[in-house]
Amino acid sequence: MEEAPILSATRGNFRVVTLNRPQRLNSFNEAMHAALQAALDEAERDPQCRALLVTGAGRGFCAGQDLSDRNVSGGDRPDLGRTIGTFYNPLVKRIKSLPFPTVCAVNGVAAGAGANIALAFDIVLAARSANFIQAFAKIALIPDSGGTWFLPKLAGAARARGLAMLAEPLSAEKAESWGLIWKAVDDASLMSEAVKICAQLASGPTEALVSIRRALEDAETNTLDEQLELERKVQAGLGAADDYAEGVKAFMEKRAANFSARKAK
Ligand code: T3D
Repeated sequence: MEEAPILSATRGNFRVVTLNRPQRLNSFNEAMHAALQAALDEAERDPQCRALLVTGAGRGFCAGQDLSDRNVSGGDRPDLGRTIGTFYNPLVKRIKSLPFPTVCAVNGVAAGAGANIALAFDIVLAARSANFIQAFAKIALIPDSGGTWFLPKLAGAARARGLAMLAEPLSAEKAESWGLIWKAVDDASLMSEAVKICAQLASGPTEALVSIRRALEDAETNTLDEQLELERKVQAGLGAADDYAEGVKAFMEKRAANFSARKAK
């Protein structure tokens, strides 16, 4: 029997989800997409879950689409518009809109959609030995799963063109120095660092953390005036919430804040 393509474990107040097709570098087939969505459903339904950590089993993080499902013969052609619309786009949008902070621990190569899905997380850590490959041009495609949006925004237009057109591996350290990811860390400490960050986020003020994600994204298209107004409105809402009262009280009492649990969906 084939192993479950996604492993999901509860760790206190957060979940660890592992892409688990290591023999194919955790590349996506439809079963893995469905299992990942189910794991996200479960995490969202659980009010105790206040952060998500995603990583890969084995030596790779994710090699994008499983190309053995695309190796068609004769005149047959796969409908990539359908698969992207059905699987990849909803996944990226979902990661970006999860109601709790997200961490990605890139344990090894992240290629194709695997690289861009990683970039959708709030905090991306990568093992120093990992690399990111916009492998698409090698098979005559463009970066998808948000690649053409993330790359120029994070790394600038010249680097985005180079990464996408040359499809060369980008080391974790360079990904950090180019601003694509939060940090490259020693391989041996990847998971402990990722767990530490995820635990910190899971004990944080969930609504404020998710509002930070949204506000920074809105800033991409807003004018300064619009963004100042957005900050005023969001701050008004957060200021009226229990977590702010608790944060201020904890500060005054010189103790750690005890932020409230996430509300069930
Ligand atoms: O199709 C749609 O729905 C549209 C959406 C597209 C999204 C996409 O992601 S398109 C891009 C697809 N991905 C790629 O093009 C990457 C393909 N993989 C590679 O280029 C290399 O495997 C890596 C650079 C990622 C790693 O190289 P290396 O030398 O470390 O490992 P390897 O030997 O190539 O791979 C190890 C095994 O995993 C190998 O199997 P084997 O020979 O041991 O039986 C290899 O075939 C398999 N594997 C790796 N990537 C994929 C894969 N099998 C199927 N699909 C893969 N994407």
